[in-house]
Order: sequence, then C-alpha cells, then structure tokens
Amino acid sequence: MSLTLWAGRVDVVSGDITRLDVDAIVNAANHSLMGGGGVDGAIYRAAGPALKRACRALRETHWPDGLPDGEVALTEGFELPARYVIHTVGPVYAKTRDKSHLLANCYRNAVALAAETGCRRIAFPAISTGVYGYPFDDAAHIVIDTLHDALAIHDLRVTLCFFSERDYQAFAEIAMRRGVAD
Ligand code: AR6
Repeated sequence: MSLTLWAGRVDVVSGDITRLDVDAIVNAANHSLMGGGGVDGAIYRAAGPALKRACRALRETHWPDGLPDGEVALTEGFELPARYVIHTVGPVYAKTRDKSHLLANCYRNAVALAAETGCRRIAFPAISTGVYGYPFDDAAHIVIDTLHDALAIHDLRVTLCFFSERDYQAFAEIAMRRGVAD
C-alpha cells in the first residue's frame, strides 16, 4: 500500500524503516545518542555495533551535553541499506513547552542536512509519537506543514514510514482531508 503527496515528492508507506533503501533514514533518538527502544533500538540493531561507536564519537566531539531537541546529527548507516542515519531528538510531549516548533525543527533540520550531504531520498519515522507521547494527528499536521515548506527549498524525495497500518491509515486520512495527497 502506498500513497504520495505533492506530485510524488513524498511517499507514504507502512513498514520497517531499517529496510528502506534510501540515502538517509532519520532516527527518533534521545539526547544521549546511545540507543533506546522503539525505532531507535531497531536502527541500532540493524546498523550493527559500529553505529554505537560512531554515536559515542559524535557525543565526544560535537555534543558533550547530548543532542538537544530538534537538532540533527549525521552518521554512516553501516550495515543498513541506507547510506546515512540522521539522528534527531523529538520533544517529549508532556514535558516540553515549545513542542510544535521543536517537532518541526526535527523535520526541517533533517531535510536540510540530507540535502547538504547530497542525499536525494530521505525517510522519516513518526518522530515523538511513540514513547514521547505526541498525539499522532497533531504531529501529522506539523509534518505536512513543515515538509511543504522544506521541499520548496530543497530538491529531495521524502518517504514517511509508519510502522503500523493504523498510523498509515490515520496519516492518509489527514493528507486527503487537507488536499495534499495526489
Ligand atoms: N520502523 C519505523 N517506525 C518504527 C519502527 C521501525 N522499525 N519501530 C518503531 N517505529 P518511538 P519517540 C515507530 O517510541 O516517540 C526511544 O527509546 C513507532 O511505532 O520509537 O520519538 C528513543 O531512544 C512510533 O510510531 O520514538 C527515545 O528515548 C514511532 O516509530 C524515545 O524512544 C516513534 O516511536 C523516542 O520516542
């Protein structure tokens, strides 16, 4: 099953992001960059132990206090089909004041970093909507608005990868209601 937005600039799919053969996949990480559960854990497992070493090195050289909300950091993809992983930290819904802005920053900064790195295709999971508790529909509107603006600047193709069929359907309904689906 697949849906596209904006004349094919965005593909919406359901499945496991670690399997996608794109230039970069985005990781919904945490400040530590040392791995966790959810999509972060899946990416660490699929990329192999070199990813953890790369993240530890990044922490030491660039982010000694951890990666802040909305910021992005680049590593290789190691054993993943994707060449790169772009790590970002979404806001924890219940604890963050400026959460919509910070969630938008994750998408905006990841698209910009992917474009700077020469990527043509980037895939996102549904950042912050798992353990971090962001209501799915609110996040979906932010994703649509932010990608609309970011893709006007950067020539990239984006895949939105929803792990569950239910999330895929929920996103598809919102995209259709907003008139952004092809
Ligand atoms: N492929 C695509 N999406 C996935 C996959 C996968 N393999 N596995 C899970 N998801 P979450 P967050 C979906 O909790 O809310 C971690 O422990 C999942 O169904 O992974 O940003 C980090 O270390 C959900 O829709 O990320 C942080 O501590 C979405 O990915 C914290 O969780 C995001 O859920 C980050 O929480």
